[in-house]
Amino acid sequence: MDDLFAPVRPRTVLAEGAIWLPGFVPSEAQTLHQVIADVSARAPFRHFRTRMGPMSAAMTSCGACGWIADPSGYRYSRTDPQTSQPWPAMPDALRHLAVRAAAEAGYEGFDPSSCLINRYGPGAKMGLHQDRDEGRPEAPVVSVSLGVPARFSFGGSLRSDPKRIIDLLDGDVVVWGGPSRFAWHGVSSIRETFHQQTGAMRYNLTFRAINAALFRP
Ligand code: MD6
Ligand code: FE
Repeated sequence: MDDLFAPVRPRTVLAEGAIWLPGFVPSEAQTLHQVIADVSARAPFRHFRTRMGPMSAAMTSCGACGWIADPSGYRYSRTDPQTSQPWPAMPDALRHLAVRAAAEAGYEGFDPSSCLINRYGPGAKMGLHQDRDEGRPEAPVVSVSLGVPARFSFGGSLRSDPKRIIDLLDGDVVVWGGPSRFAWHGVSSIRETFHQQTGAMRYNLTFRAINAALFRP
């Protein structure tokens, strides 16, 4: 994120419990790109197939469990179904970033068990959804955007609630929890643009605390 834009992109409360921290990740955070490369070398990006067809965003995870989808539904699993191995451990650089962002947003003591990494190429999108497979409604979700911009829609707890639309740029963080924990949200089709570090790609990291009783093998 270029400092030039910092003055016109102040931190913004999107709704009670949800805060947008533009440019929270320092742009020199090359380490994050390296971390994504390291994780995806061991747990490759893949397009999960759901009942609705293959997802346009490619995904991987790190941490004690990872988010997986198949035609029978969505869940968190201790192992990567593609490699039958445990997911790579969550690198400290990622954990610290998430804990720092959560604290900045007023959520002290965040202890993420998983980081879901989404990769979007041109045209990829994510339909409106709620994050509700975690079983820890008191814990926030911390979301970090890297690479090319994305148009993000953020609504309320009802699918039909009015949406707020924001552009998430490289280094932006959104933290949401409390009354916003089950807000509906989605990502519009990514435009074909170029970013110095990611080319045409956008990466989104979402950190979640997950109730271990819900892990599947
Ligand atoms: C994305 N993010 O930004 C997708 N979920 O690519 C999410 O679905 C998301 O940003 C929960 C909390 C924050 C998020
Ligand atoms: Fe989500």
